[in-house]
Amino acid sequence: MNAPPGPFRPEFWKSPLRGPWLTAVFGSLLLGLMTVVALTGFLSHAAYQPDLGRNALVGTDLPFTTFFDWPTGPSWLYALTQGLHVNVGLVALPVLLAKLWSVIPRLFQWPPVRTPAEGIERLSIALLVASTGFLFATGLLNMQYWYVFRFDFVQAHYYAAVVFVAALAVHLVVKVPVALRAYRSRGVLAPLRDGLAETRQESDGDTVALRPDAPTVSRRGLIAAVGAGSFALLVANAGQSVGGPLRSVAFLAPRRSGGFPVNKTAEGARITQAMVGADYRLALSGGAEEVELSLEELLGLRQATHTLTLGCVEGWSTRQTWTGVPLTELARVAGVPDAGELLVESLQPAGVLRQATLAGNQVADSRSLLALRVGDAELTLDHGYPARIIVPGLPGVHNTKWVGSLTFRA
Ligand SMILES: Nc1nc2c(c(=O)[nH]1)N[C@H]1C(S)=C(S)[C@@H](COP(=O)(O)O)O[C@H]1N2
Ligand SMILES: [Mo]
Repeated sequence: MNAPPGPFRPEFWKSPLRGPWLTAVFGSLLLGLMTVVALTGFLSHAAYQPDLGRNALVGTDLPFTTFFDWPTGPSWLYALTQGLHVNVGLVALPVLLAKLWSVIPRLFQWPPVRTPAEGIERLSIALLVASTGFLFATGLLNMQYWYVFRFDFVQAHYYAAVVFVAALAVHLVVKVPVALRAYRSRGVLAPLRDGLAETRQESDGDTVALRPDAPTVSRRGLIAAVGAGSFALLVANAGQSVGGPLRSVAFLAPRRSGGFPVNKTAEGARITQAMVGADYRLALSGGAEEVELSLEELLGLRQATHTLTLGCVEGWSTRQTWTGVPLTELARVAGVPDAGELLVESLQPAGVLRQATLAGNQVADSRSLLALRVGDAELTLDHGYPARIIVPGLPGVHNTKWVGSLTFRA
């Protein structure tokens, strides 16, 4: 059967740069970057502690869930792992596109499948390309707080990551030997010495053009352009992760301004003045009897001040000086001094983020606070007035705002 016209015909593809060495270079770079992205992604999943209480947004039976309690130090731990996840993911994007470009004739191969073994390999490629595209698309939308999709982001992103890792494993088994052969025959870096005048087609390989055009850019020129794209994306975002002067140039980052972004506003969470006014009471339970504390009574308890980083899953972070009641103190007042677990519930009437469960080590850390003040003022309503959780090293999402009740469990 004849191939359909256009991209299905091999002579359609004319770039003399395509070949196993170029693909190996982009593939190797991508493998390094995606390893960081995948590991930090699964670490983020672990940091949510899905095996605790109702933190489980996805099943607890999958990798990286029940192995360990997320540590509370250093306080920028999650800001670091998640900053890496998001920023290295951005850096990988141009490399991913370049890698796909380098193998695009293969995606149009005709006939699509020739042998059963090839069928399995191409199925794994289809899963790999689809899951990668899905992960990047949902990740980018999440960073921009643009929830156009109807499914739950955390679940979908997580399951796509599991598919990605499985498909990548098959792909590596098949393609690492091809890449090694390309490096052995052409050298790992030697082709980078060629300027435009010396740029020739690679001698063999199934992405090499049948009827190549003359090159318009050298391989090192192409790789440099991809690197420049990655660098631009990094500069456009990293400021919201690391703060400082870089923040002002992070033109693609939705959380670049002010230094202390508001994730969800009080209005968005449907918190009313009445809920946080003079009638506000914090309910402490888990002990012999429930204790209720007004804001004044909370201010009368032992206060501590700590400078701690809050890192959000979207990749931004902020470092603030918080003052409030240590969670250990509240556990004592509640009558559960050695609490093994703490359920935190917000006054917020609805939404998955209205509650979180903290592990025993997170309650026991002396720097973990029910914060009442930040900087030298009381919390603003949008930042969780009258009281919010701040636990060092924990994902921002567990730092519940507008706290209404704390349930300590032995
Ligand atoms: N009740 C409640 N607490 C919440 C949230 C929320 O939506 N509702 N968002 C969380 C998330 S995802 C983050 S990153 C932090 C952000 O805190 P900030 O808005 O004070 O910067 O608050 C957390 N606490
Ligand atoms: Mo967040």
